[in-house]
Amino acid sequence: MRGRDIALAIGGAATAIWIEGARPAQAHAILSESTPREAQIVSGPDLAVGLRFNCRIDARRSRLLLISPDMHGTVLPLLDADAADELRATLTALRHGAYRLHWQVLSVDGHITRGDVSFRVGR
Ligand SMILES: [Cu+2]
Repeated sequence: MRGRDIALAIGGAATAIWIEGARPAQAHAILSESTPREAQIVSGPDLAVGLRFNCRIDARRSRLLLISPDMHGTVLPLLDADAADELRATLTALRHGAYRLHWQVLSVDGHITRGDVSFRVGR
């Protein structure tokens, strides 16, 4: 359990950093499509992630967090996106199990929104 406790603590710290700086949000940047899709079963170990929104976003002030099957949270480095309305990242060394992508996005009108995409890495 000790290793898991540490993982949870790190995940908690990442979540705390995440929430800090957030302001009350209205639904401004809304996720319009994602790879993977919600509840999709994908094959690992590597996966290209793409989240597209309904409006332009400030990618430098947006964050993407991966929560692994053991509840460890990792802030993902973002790739340069092809468009101003998307976030992209590459996941590597995925194991089998249930994952969650947590996104927090600053839209160009200054409003922060957030949400989740759950997916599973299967055989
Ligand atoms: Cu807004």
